[in-house]
Amino acid sequence: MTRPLAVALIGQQFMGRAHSNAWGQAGRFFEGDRRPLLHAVAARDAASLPAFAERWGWSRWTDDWRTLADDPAVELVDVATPNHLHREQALAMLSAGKHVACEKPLAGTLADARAMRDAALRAKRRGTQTFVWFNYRRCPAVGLAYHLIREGRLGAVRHVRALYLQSWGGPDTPRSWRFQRKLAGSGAHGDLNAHMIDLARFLTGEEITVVHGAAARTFIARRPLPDEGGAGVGKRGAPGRRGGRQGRQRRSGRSDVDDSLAFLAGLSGGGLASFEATRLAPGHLNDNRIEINGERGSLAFAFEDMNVLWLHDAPEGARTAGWRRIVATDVTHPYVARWWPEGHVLGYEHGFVNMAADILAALSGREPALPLPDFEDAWRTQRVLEAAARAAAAGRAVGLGAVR
Ligand code: NAI
Ligand code: SOE
Repeated sequence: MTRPLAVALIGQQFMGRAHSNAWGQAGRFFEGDRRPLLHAVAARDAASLPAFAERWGWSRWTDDWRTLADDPAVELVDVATPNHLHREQALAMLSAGKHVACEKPLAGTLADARAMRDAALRAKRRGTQTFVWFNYRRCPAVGLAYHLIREGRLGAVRHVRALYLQSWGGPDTPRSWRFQRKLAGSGAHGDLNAHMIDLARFLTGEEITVVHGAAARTFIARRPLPDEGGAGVGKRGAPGRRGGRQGRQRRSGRSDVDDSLAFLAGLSGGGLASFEATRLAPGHLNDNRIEINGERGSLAFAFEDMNVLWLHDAPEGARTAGWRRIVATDVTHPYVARWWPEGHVLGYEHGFVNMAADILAALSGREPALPLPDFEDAWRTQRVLEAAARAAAAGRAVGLGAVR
Protein backbone atom coordinates (compact mmCIF):
# COMPACT_ATOMS: atom_id res chain seq x y z
CA MET A 1 0.00 0.00 0.00
CA THR A 2 1.35 3.43 -0.85
CA ARG A 3 0.41 6.61 0.96
CA PRO A 4 -0.14 9.77 -1.08
CA LEU A 5 2.25 12.69 -0.59
CA ALA A 6 0.63 15.99 -1.54
CA VAL A 7 2.93 18.13 -3.71
CA ALA A 8 2.38 21.80 -4.57
CA LEU A 9 4.25 23.47 -7.41
CA ILE A 10 5.05 27.18 -7.93
CA GLY A 11 5.73 28.02 -11.59
CA GLN A 12 4.06 26.86 -14.76
CA GLN A 13 6.41 27.58 -17.63
CA PHE A 14 9.55 25.67 -18.64
CA MET A 15 10.39 24.04 -15.32
CA GLY A 16 6.72 24.06 -14.30
CA ARG A 17 6.06 21.69 -17.18
CA ALA A 18 9.18 19.57 -16.58
CA HIS A 19 8.33 19.17 -12.87
CA SER A 20 4.63 18.53 -13.48
CA ASN A 21 5.63 15.72 -15.81
CA ALA A 22 8.14 14.41 -13.25
CA TRP A 23 5.63 14.21 -10.38
CA GLY A 24 3.08 12.61 -12.69
CA GLN A 25 5.48 9.98 -14.03
CA ALA A 26 7.39 9.16 -10.84
CA GLY A 27 4.40 7.38 -9.33
CA ARG A 28 3.92 5.35 -12.50
CA PHE A 29 7.48 4.17 -13.18
CA PHE A 30 8.89 3.92 -9.65
CA GLU A 31 7.64 2.01 -6.66
CA GLY A 32 7.80 3.24 -3.09
CA ASP A 33 5.86 3.84 0.10
CA ARG A 34 4.79 7.35 -0.97
CA ARG A 35 2.99 8.18 -4.20
CA PRO A 36 2.95 11.82 -5.39
CA LEU A 37 -0.41 13.51 -5.38
CA LEU A 38 -0.46 16.57 -7.64
CA HIS A 39 -2.34 18.69 -5.15
CA ALA A 40 -1.98 22.33 -6.28
CA VAL A 41 -0.15 24.54 -8.75
CA ALA A 42 0.51 28.27 -8.22
CA ALA A 43 1.74 30.87 -10.70
CA ARG A 44 1.02 34.43 -11.79
CA ASP A 45 -1.15 33.95 -14.84
CA ALA A 46 -4.65 33.18 -13.52
CA ALA A 47 -6.04 33.07 -17.07
CA SER A 48 -3.92 30.12 -18.16
CA LEU A 49 -3.75 28.21 -14.85
CA PRO A 50 -7.02 26.22 -15.06
CA ALA A 51 -6.05 24.71 -18.42
CA PHE A 52 -2.51 24.07 -17.19
CA ALA A 53 -3.80 22.33 -14.05
CA GLU A 54 -6.17 20.17 -16.06
CA ARG A 55 -3.57 19.20 -18.67
CA TRP A 56 -0.93 18.16 -16.12
CA GLY A 57 -3.24 16.65 -13.51
CA TRP A 58 -3.08 19.24 -10.70
CA SER A 59 -6.25 19.11 -8.56
CA ARG A 60 -6.27 22.84 -7.71
CA TRP A 61 -4.65 26.06 -8.88
CA THR A 62 -4.06 29.50 -7.37
CA ASP A 63 -2.43 32.75 -8.43
CA ASP A 64 -1.42 33.40 -4.82
CA TRP A 65 1.47 31.09 -3.93
CA ARG A 66 1.35 32.17 -0.26
CA THR A 67 -1.86 30.22 0.29
CA LEU A 68 0.12 27.00 -0.16
CA ALA A 69 1.85 27.63 3.17
CA ASP A 70 -1.53 27.62 4.96
CA ASP A 71 -2.80 24.47 3.27
CA PRO A 72 -2.36 21.66 5.83
CA ALA A 73 -2.58 18.99 3.13
CA VAL A 74 0.62 20.14 1.39
CA GLU A 75 3.76 18.26 2.46
CA LEU A 76 6.24 19.30 -0.23
CA VAL A 77 6.47 22.59 -2.14
CA ASP A 78 8.35 22.61 -5.43
CA VAL A 79 9.77 26.05 -6.33
CA ALA A 80 10.18 26.51 -10.11
CA THR A 81 10.23 30.30 -10.38
CA PRO A 82 12.88 32.86 -11.37
CA ASN A 83 15.93 33.01 -9.11
CA HIS A 84 15.07 36.19 -7.16
CA LEU A 85 11.92 34.50 -5.81
CA HIS A 86 13.56 31.34 -4.46
CA ARG A 87 14.46 32.82 -1.09
CA GLU A 88 11.09 34.31 -0.20
CA GLN A 89 9.12 31.31 -1.39
CA ALA A 90 11.40 28.66 0.13
CA LEU A 91 11.60 30.44 3.50
CA ALA A 92 7.82 30.87 3.69
CA MET A 93 7.31 27.17 3.02
CA LEU A 94 10.04 26.00 5.41
CA SER A 95 8.55 28.11 8.21
CA ALA A 96 5.21 26.48 7.50
CA GLY A 97 6.86 23.08 8.00
CA LYS A 98 6.79 22.02 4.33
CA HIS A 99 9.62 20.14 2.66
CA VAL A 100 11.01 22.24 -0.21
CA ALA A 101 12.45 21.21 -3.59
CA CYS A 102 13.91 24.33 -5.23
CA GLU A 103 15.22 24.95 -8.72
CA LYS A 104 18.87 25.82 -9.33
CA PRO A 105 20.79 27.99 -8.80
CA LEU A 106 19.84 27.99 -5.13
CA ALA A 107 19.44 31.78 -5.44
CA GLY A 108 20.53 34.79 -7.47
CA THR A 109 22.76 36.18 -4.71
CA LEU A 110 25.04 34.77 -2.04
CA ALA A 111 23.02 36.55 0.68
CA ASP A 112 19.80 34.88 -0.46
CA ALA A 113 21.51 31.50 -0.70
CA ARG A 114 22.95 31.90 2.79
CA ALA A 115 19.53 32.73 4.25
CA MET A 116 18.11 29.65 2.55
CA ARG A 117 20.92 27.44 3.82
CA ASP A 118 20.45 28.75 7.37
CA ALA A 119 16.69 28.24 7.25
CA ALA A 120 17.18 24.72 5.87
CA LEU A 121 19.56 23.84 8.72
CA ARG A 122 16.97 25.02 11.27
CA ALA A 123 14.20 23.14 9.47
CA LYS A 124 16.28 19.97 9.26
CA ARG A 125 16.38 19.82 13.06
CA ARG A 126 12.58 19.58 12.93
CA GLY A 127 12.71 16.80 10.32
CA THR A 128 12.01 19.00 7.28
CA GLN A 129 14.04 18.22 4.15
CA THR A 130 15.29 20.38 1.28
CA PHE A 131 16.33 19.46 -2.27
CA VAL A 132 17.74 21.34 -5.27
CA TRP A 133 16.99 20.32 -8.84
CA PHE A 134 20.46 19.57 -10.18
CA ASN A 135 18.86 17.21 -12.66
CA TYR A 136 21.94 16.25 -14.67
CA ARG A 137 23.19 14.17 -11.73
CA ARG A 138 20.34 11.85 -12.57
CA CYS A 139 21.27 10.81 -16.10
CA PRO A 140 22.19 7.11 -15.87
CA ALA A 141 25.53 7.78 -17.61
CA VAL A 142 26.43 10.38 -14.97
CA GLY A 143 25.35 7.97 -12.22
CA LEU A 144 27.60 5.32 -13.73
CA ALA A 145 30.51 7.80 -13.76
CA TYR A 146 29.83 8.54 -10.08
CA HIS A 147 30.09 4.84 -9.21
CA LEU A 148 33.19 4.21 -11.35
CA ILE A 149 35.00 7.07 -9.62
CA ARG A 150 33.95 5.75 -6.18
CA GLU A 151 35.32 2.32 -7.21
CA GLY A 152 38.71 3.96 -7.81
CA ARG A 153 38.77 3.42 -11.59
CA LEU A 154 40.39 6.81 -12.25
CA GLY A 155 42.63 7.10 -9.21
CA ALA A 156 43.43 10.61 -7.98
CA VAL A 157 41.73 13.32 -10.01
CA ARG A 158 44.15 15.56 -11.93
CA HIS A 159 41.85 17.57 -14.19
CA VAL A 160 38.18 18.45 -14.51
CA ARG A 161 37.18 20.12 -17.77
CA ALA A 162 33.60 21.41 -17.64
CA LEU A 163 31.81 23.28 -20.41
CA TYR A 164 28.22 24.43 -20.71
CA LEU A 165 27.73 25.95 -24.14
CA GLN A 166 24.44 27.20 -25.57
CA SER A 167 23.57 29.45 -28.52
CA TRP A 168 20.14 30.91 -27.82
CA GLY A 169 21.23 34.22 -26.27
CA GLY A 170 21.79 36.31 -29.42
CA PRO A 171 20.72 39.96 -29.86
CA ASP A 172 17.15 39.05 -30.92
CA THR A 173 16.48 37.13 -27.71
CA PRO A 174 14.10 39.21 -25.58
CA ARG A 175 15.16 40.61 -22.23
CA SER A 176 13.40 38.12 -19.99
CA TRP A 177 14.24 37.86 -16.27
CA ARG A 178 17.29 35.82 -17.30
CA PHE A 179 19.04 38.98 -18.57
CA GLN A 180 18.41 41.15 -15.50
CA ARG A 181 20.87 40.99 -12.66
CA LYS A 182 18.30 41.96 -10.02
CA LEU A 183 16.14 38.98 -11.01
CA ALA A 184 18.62 36.34 -12.16
CA GLY A 185 21.74 37.26 -10.16
CA SER A 186 23.98 36.62 -13.15
CA GLY A 187 23.71 35.40 -16.74
CA ALA A 188 25.23 32.28 -18.26
CA HIS A 189 27.41 31.95 -15.16
CA GLY A 190 24.80 31.25 -12.47
CA ASP A 191 22.49 29.57 -14.92
CA LEU A 192 24.93 27.14 -16.52
CA ASN A 193 28.11 27.02 -14.45
CA ALA A 194 25.88 26.15 -11.46
CA HIS A 195 25.17 22.79 -13.10
CA MET A 196 28.82 22.18 -13.95
CA ILE A 197 30.14 23.10 -10.49
CA ASP A 198 27.53 20.77 -9.03
CA LEU A 199 28.54 17.97 -11.40
CA ALA A 200 32.25 18.47 -10.71
CA ARG A 201 31.69 18.38 -6.93
CA PHE A 202 29.25 15.47 -7.15
CA LEU A 203 31.40 13.31 -9.41
CA THR A 204 34.80 13.89 -7.80
CA GLY A 205 33.53 14.14 -4.22
CA GLU A 206 35.94 17.07 -3.84
CA GLU A 207 35.37 20.73 -3.04
CA ILE A 208 36.62 23.71 -5.01
CA THR A 209 38.97 25.56 -2.70
CA VAL A 210 40.17 28.45 -4.87
CA VAL A 211 39.27 30.27 -8.06
CA HIS A 212 42.64 31.06 -9.64
CA GLY A 213 41.19 33.48 -12.18
CA ALA A 214 38.06 34.27 -14.16
CA ALA A 215 36.89 36.42 -17.08
CA ALA A 216 33.37 37.51 -17.99
CA ARG A 217 31.93 39.18 -21.09
CA THR A 218 28.66 40.95 -21.79
CA PHE A 219 28.49 41.13 -25.57
CA ILE A 220 24.89 42.28 -25.85
CA ALA A 221 24.02 45.20 -23.63
CA ARG A 222 20.47 45.89 -24.88
CA ARG A 223 17.75 43.46 -25.84
CA PRO A 224 14.22 43.79 -27.20
CA LEU A 225 11.59 43.86 -24.48
CA PRO A 226 9.37 40.76 -24.37
CA ASP A 227 5.86 40.92 -25.82
CA GLU A 228 3.01 41.64 -23.43
CA GLY A 229 1.24 38.71 -21.89
CA GLY A 230 4.14 36.42 -21.12
CA ALA A 231 5.62 35.77 -24.58
CA GLY A 232 9.32 36.33 -24.30
CA VAL A 233 9.71 34.41 -21.06
CA GLY A 234 13.01 32.56 -21.22
CA LYS A 235 14.17 32.19 -24.80
CA ARG A 236 10.72 32.28 -26.35
CA GLY A 237 9.27 35.30 -28.09
CA ALA A 238 12.33 36.02 -30.21
CA PRO A 239 11.60 37.27 -33.72
CA GLY A 240 11.10 34.25 -35.93
CA ARG A 241 9.86 32.12 -33.04
CA ARG A 242 6.19 31.55 -32.39
CA GLY A 243 4.98 34.41 -30.19
CA GLY A 244 7.60 36.87 -31.43
CA ARG A 245 6.74 40.21 -32.98
CA GLN A 246 8.22 40.26 -36.44
CA GLY A 247 8.91 43.22 -38.68
CA ARG A 248 7.89 45.85 -36.10
CA GLN A 249 10.07 48.25 -34.17
CA ARG A 250 10.57 46.81 -30.69
CA ARG A 251 11.47 48.72 -27.57
CA SER A 252 14.66 47.57 -25.91
CA GLY A 253 15.98 47.34 -22.36
CA ARG A 254 19.34 46.94 -20.66
CA SER A 255 20.85 43.48 -20.34
CA ASP A 256 23.25 43.68 -17.39
CA VAL A 257 24.39 40.09 -16.94
CA ASP A 258 27.30 38.14 -18.37
CA ASP A 259 26.74 36.35 -21.67
CA SER A 260 29.85 34.23 -21.05
CA LEU A 261 32.10 33.48 -18.08
CA ALA A 262 35.12 31.17 -17.79
CA PHE A 263 37.23 30.34 -14.76
CA LEU A 264 40.06 28.16 -13.51
CA ALA A 265 39.84 26.53 -10.09
CA GLY A 266 41.69 24.29 -7.67
CA LEU A 267 40.21 21.12 -6.16
CA SER A 268 40.61 19.97 -2.57
CA GLY A 269 42.50 16.88 -3.78
CA GLY A 270 45.08 19.06 -5.55
CA GLY A 271 43.61 18.78 -9.09
CA LEU A 272 42.94 21.58 -11.55
CA ALA A 273 39.49 22.41 -12.95
CA SER A 274 38.29 24.66 -15.76
CA PHE A 275 34.73 25.89 -16.31
CA GLU A 276 33.23 27.73 -19.25
CA ALA A 277 29.63 28.88 -19.70
CA THR A 278 28.12 30.80 -22.58
CA ARG A 279 24.82 31.42 -24.34
CA LEU A 280 26.64 32.58 -27.48
CA ALA A 281 28.29 29.51 -29.00
CA PRO A 282 26.64 28.79 -32.37
CA GLY A 283 26.36 25.07 -33.00
CA HIS A 284 26.07 24.22 -29.31
CA LEU A 285 22.46 23.88 -28.22
CA ASN A 286 22.48 22.37 -24.76
CA ASP A 287 26.03 21.18 -24.78
CA ASN A 288 27.02 20.50 -21.23
CA ARG A 289 30.04 18.28 -21.04
CA ILE A 290 32.46 17.20 -18.39
CA GLU A 291 35.70 15.28 -18.65
CA ILE A 292 37.62 14.00 -15.67
CA ASN A 293 41.22 12.85 -15.99
CA GLY A 294 42.60 10.75 -13.16
CA GLU A 295 45.99 9.18 -12.62
CA ARG A 296 44.80 5.86 -14.11
CA GLY A 297 41.99 6.76 -16.51
CA SER A 298 39.50 9.30 -17.82
CA LEU A 299 35.74 9.71 -18.09
CA ALA A 300 33.76 11.97 -20.41
CA PHE A 301 30.05 12.83 -20.60
CA ALA A 302 28.25 15.17 -22.99
CA PHE A 303 24.56 15.82 -22.46
CA GLU A 304 23.65 16.06 -26.15
CA ASP A 305 24.55 12.35 -26.27
CA MET A 306 23.27 11.77 -22.76
CA ASN A 307 22.94 8.00 -22.82
CA VAL A 308 26.66 7.57 -23.45
CA LEU A 309 29.58 7.57 -21.03
CA TRP A 310 33.13 7.48 -22.41
CA LEU A 311 35.72 5.64 -20.34
CA HIS A 312 39.42 5.55 -21.09
CA ASP A 313 41.48 3.01 -19.22
CA ALA A 314 44.21 0.56 -20.01
CA PRO A 315 43.51 -2.69 -18.16
CA GLU A 316 45.91 -4.66 -20.43
CA GLY A 317 48.49 -1.94 -20.96
CA ALA A 318 49.07 0.68 -23.65
CA ARG A 319 48.79 -1.74 -26.60
CA THR A 320 44.99 -2.02 -26.33
CA ALA A 321 44.26 1.16 -24.40
CA GLY A 322 41.52 3.40 -25.74
CA TRP A 323 38.25 5.21 -25.20
CA ARG A 324 35.25 2.91 -24.68
CA ARG A 325 31.76 4.11 -25.58
CA ILE A 326 29.40 2.75 -22.93
CA VAL A 327 25.71 3.04 -23.74
CA ALA A 328 24.35 3.49 -20.21
CA THR A 329 21.09 1.62 -20.71
CA ASP A 330 21.93 -1.61 -18.91
CA VAL A 331 19.82 -2.67 -15.94
CA THR A 332 22.95 -2.40 -13.80
CA HIS A 333 23.12 1.35 -14.49
CA PRO A 334 21.27 3.71 -12.13
CA TYR A 335 17.50 4.13 -12.79
CA VAL A 336 17.49 2.06 -15.99
CA ALA A 337 15.66 -0.94 -14.53
CA ARG A 338 12.62 1.32 -13.95
CA TRP A 339 12.43 2.32 -17.60
CA TRP A 340 12.92 0.40 -20.84
CA PRO A 341 14.95 -2.56 -22.18
CA GLU A 342 18.62 -2.11 -23.16
CA GLY A 343 19.25 0.50 -25.85
CA HIS A 344 15.82 2.11 -25.47
CA VAL A 345 17.35 5.43 -24.62
CA LEU A 346 16.21 8.05 -22.11
CA GLY A 347 15.78 11.81 -22.65
CA TYR A 348 15.88 15.16 -20.88
CA GLU A 349 12.67 14.66 -18.90
CA HIS A 350 13.82 11.38 -17.36
CA GLY A 351 16.42 13.16 -15.20
CA PHE A 352 13.57 15.07 -13.53
CA VAL A 353 11.43 11.95 -13.09
CA ASN A 354 14.39 10.11 -11.58
CA MET A 355 14.94 13.02 -9.20
CA ALA A 356 11.27 13.20 -8.19
CA ALA A 357 11.42 9.47 -7.41
CA ASP A 358 14.56 9.97 -5.33
CA ILE A 359 12.92 12.83 -3.40
CA LEU A 360 9.98 10.55 -2.62
CA ALA A 361 12.43 7.87 -1.48
CA ALA A 362 14.20 10.34 0.81
CA LEU A 363 10.88 11.50 2.27
CA SER A 364 9.98 7.87 2.99
CA GLY A 365 13.24 7.36 4.87
CA ARG A 366 14.85 5.34 2.07
CA GLU A 367 18.18 5.95 0.33
CA PRO A 368 17.87 7.69 -3.05
CA ALA A 369 19.54 5.92 -6.00
CA LEU A 370 22.21 8.66 -5.99
CA PRO A 371 22.91 11.36 -3.37
CA LEU A 372 20.48 14.28 -3.50
CA PRO A 373 21.67 17.88 -3.19
CA ASP A 374 20.07 19.81 -0.31
CA PHE A 375 20.31 23.56 0.40
CA GLU A 376 23.62 23.09 2.25
CA ASP A 377 25.09 21.30 -0.76
CA ALA A 378 23.76 23.91 -3.22
CA TRP A 379 25.09 26.67 -0.94
CA ARG A 380 28.59 25.27 -1.51
CA THR A 381 28.03 25.47 -5.25
CA GLN A 382 26.74 29.02 -4.84
CA ARG A 383 29.92 30.02 -3.01
CA VAL A 384 31.97 28.85 -5.98
CA LEU A 385 29.74 30.87 -8.33
CA GLU A 386 30.31 33.91 -6.12
CA ALA A 387 34.08 33.35 -5.94
CA ALA A 388 34.29 33.17 -9.73
CA ALA A 389 32.14 36.29 -10.17
CA ARG A 390 34.35 38.18 -7.69
CA ALA A 391 37.51 36.90 -9.40
CA ALA A 392 36.22 38.12 -12.77
CA ALA A 393 35.27 41.53 -11.39
CA ALA A 394 38.55 42.05 -9.53
CA GLY A 395 40.90 40.33 -11.98
CA ARG A 396 42.52 38.24 -9.25
CA ALA A 397 42.36 34.88 -7.48
CA VAL A 398 39.70 34.34 -4.79
CA GLY A 399 40.00 31.64 -2.14
CA LEU A 400 36.74 30.01 -1.03
CA GLY A 401 37.62 30.76 2.60
CA ALA A 402 36.81 34.43 1.83
CA VAL A 403 33.32 33.65 0.51
CA ARG A 404 30.86 33.04 3.36
P1 NAI B 1 10.09 30.62 -16.79
O1 NAI B 1 10.27 32.07 -16.98
O2 NAI B 1 9.87 29.74 -17.96
O3 NAI B 1 8.89 30.34 -15.75
C1 NAI B 1 8.82 31.03 -14.52
C2 NAI B 1 7.51 30.74 -13.84
O4 NAI B 1 7.48 31.44 -12.61
C3 NAI B 1 6.28 31.20 -14.63
O5 NAI B 1 5.28 30.21 -14.56
C4 NAI B 1 5.82 32.43 -13.89
O6 NAI B 1 4.41 32.61 -13.92
C5 NAI B 1 6.22 32.07 -12.47
N1 NAI B 1 6.37 33.27 -11.67
C6 NAI B 1 7.12 34.36 -11.92
N2 NAI B 1 6.94 35.26 -10.95
C7 NAI B 1 6.08 34.72 -10.06
C8 NAI B 1 5.51 35.16 -8.85
N3 NAI B 1 5.83 36.35 -8.35
N4 NAI B 1 4.68 34.33 -8.20
C9 NAI B 1 4.39 33.11 -8.70
N5 NAI B 1 4.88 32.65 -9.86
C10 NAI B 1 5.71 33.44 -10.52
O7 NAI B 1 11.37 30.14 -16.00
P2 NAI B 1 11.99 28.69 -15.99
O8 NAI B 1 12.87 28.53 -17.19
O9 NAI B 1 10.96 27.69 -15.72
O10 NAI B 1 13.00 28.84 -14.73
C11 NAI B 1 12.51 28.75 -13.41
C12 NAI B 1 13.65 28.29 -12.52
O11 NAI B 1 14.11 27.03 -12.97
C13 NAI B 1 14.88 29.21 -12.53
O12 NAI B 1 15.44 29.23 -11.25
C14 NAI B 1 15.84 28.53 -13.50
O13 NAI B 1 17.20 28.80 -13.23
C15 NAI B 1 15.52 27.08 -13.26
N6 NAI B 1 15.75 26.21 -14.43
C16 NAI B 1 16.37 25.02 -14.20
C17 NAI B 1 16.59 24.13 -15.21
C18 NAI B 1 17.30 22.86 -14.92
O14 NAI B 1 17.93 22.32 -15.81
N7 NAI B 1 17.25 22.32 -13.71
C19 NAI B 1 16.15 24.41 -16.59
C20 NAI B 1 15.48 25.70 -16.72
C21 NAI B 1 15.29 26.54 -15.66
C1 SOE C 1 19.02 27.99 -19.90
O1 SOE C 1 18.76 28.04 -21.19
C2 SOE C 1 18.63 26.64 -19.34
O2 SOE C 1 17.27 26.43 -19.48
C3 SOE C 1 19.05 26.62 -17.88
O3 SOE C 1 18.25 27.49 -17.10
C4 SOE C 1 18.99 25.22 -17.36
O4 SOE C 1 19.43 25.15 -16.02
C5 SOE C 1 19.81 24.31 -18.24
O5 SOE C 1 19.80 23.02 -17.78
C6 SOE C 1 19.27 24.33 -19.63
O6 SOE C 1 19.33 25.65 -20.09
